[in-house]
This record gives sequence, C-alpha cells and structure tokens, in this order.
Amino acid sequence: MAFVRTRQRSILPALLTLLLCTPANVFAQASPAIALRVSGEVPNHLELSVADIAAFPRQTIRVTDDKGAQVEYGGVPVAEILKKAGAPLGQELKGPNLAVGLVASAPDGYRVLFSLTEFDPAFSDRVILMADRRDGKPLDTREGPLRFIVPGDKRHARWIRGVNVLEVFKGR
Ligand SMILES: Nc1nc2c(c(=O)[nH]1)N[C@H]1C(S)=C(S)[C@@H](COP(=O)(O)O)O[C@H]1N2
Ligand SMILES: [Mo]
Repeated sequence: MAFVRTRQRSILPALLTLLLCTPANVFAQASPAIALRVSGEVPNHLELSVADIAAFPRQTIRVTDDKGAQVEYGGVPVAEILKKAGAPLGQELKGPNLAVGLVASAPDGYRVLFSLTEFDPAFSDRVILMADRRDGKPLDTREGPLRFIVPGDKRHARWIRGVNVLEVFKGR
C-alpha cells in the first residue's frame, strides 16, 4: 500500500506537466479534420477525412482544365462514396429512385445539382471523380482539398472546388 501511494504521488505531477505542456494541435491530430460530409436521404451519413477518402478505390483521369491545359486528376469515383453511404445505385437505381439526386456544396456557397444516375457506372462510362490530386500532387487550398471533376462537360461550372458536403434527396 505504502509503495503504491508513493508511486502515485511521484507520477501525478509529471503527468500534469506533460498534459499542460502538450500543444493543442497534438489533440487535434488525434481526431482528423472532416473534409467531406455525406448527409440527407441515405442510410449511412458519412464524415470523411482526407485520409478516409484516399483509402477508397482510386482512379486517375486525363482531362483538359478550364485554361486548356492537359492535366491528370487523381481521386475516388463519387459512386464509391455514395455506395458507402447506401445511396441507391446499380440494380436499385430504377423507378422512384430515378428522382434521387444530390447537391454538392463548397464553403464559398457554390452549389451544384446532380442526378444519381450521373454517377452510376451502369448508366455511363463517364466517371465523375472526387479528386484529391492534380498531376500527382495534393490539390492546393484554392482548389481543394477535394474537387469534382466532370469529364465531358463543355463548361467547367460543375467542377466544384473545395466540395465538402454531398446532400442526397429525392426530387418532388
Ligand atoms: N467552389 C467553387 N467551385 C467552382 C466555382 C466557384 O465559384 N466556386 N466556379 C466554377 C466555374 S464557373 C468554373 S468555369 C470552374 C473554373 O475552374 P478553375 O478554377 O480550375 O479555373 O470552377 C468551377 N468550380
Ligand atoms: Mo465558369
């Protein structure tokens, strides 16, 4: 007993010192920042960090950017994220579910509406990408950390920069 009490008395100030001297960012790193929320009418709401997104099945696509440069974007097909959220895709994407869509939004207030069919590989070979890399490097703060790439669109208005929310809902 006496031994235990002595140990506790000696270790407590050391623990307190450690706690008080630990920079706040060490605790922040313990719970990584949420880069993307998936909400709305899906069974699983998701809160994903950049690392979570990087762990999905990945793909790269070569496209012409808005300034006419040939670039390679890397990232995750949006369909993979929607699958994880339980959104209706594949065999389920028929009947009333053809009216299901999503609004992608970014912190600057920019919002873009899509139909779920646009992400479904059963509907189109065009892969809409949740990009996190441009020519092998993480997206810069103007563009990222995440951006939609919509190959084939003649205007780049749906290539939403800094996308951080996907809200799924059924149109009326
Ligand atoms: N968050 C956000 N994304 C956005 C926009 C915007 O205003 N905010 N503009 C869009 C428009 S209209 C175009 S043409 C492209 C421009 O792409 P760039 O930034 O690679 O030049 O970004 C699109 N993505
Ligand atoms: Mo644009």
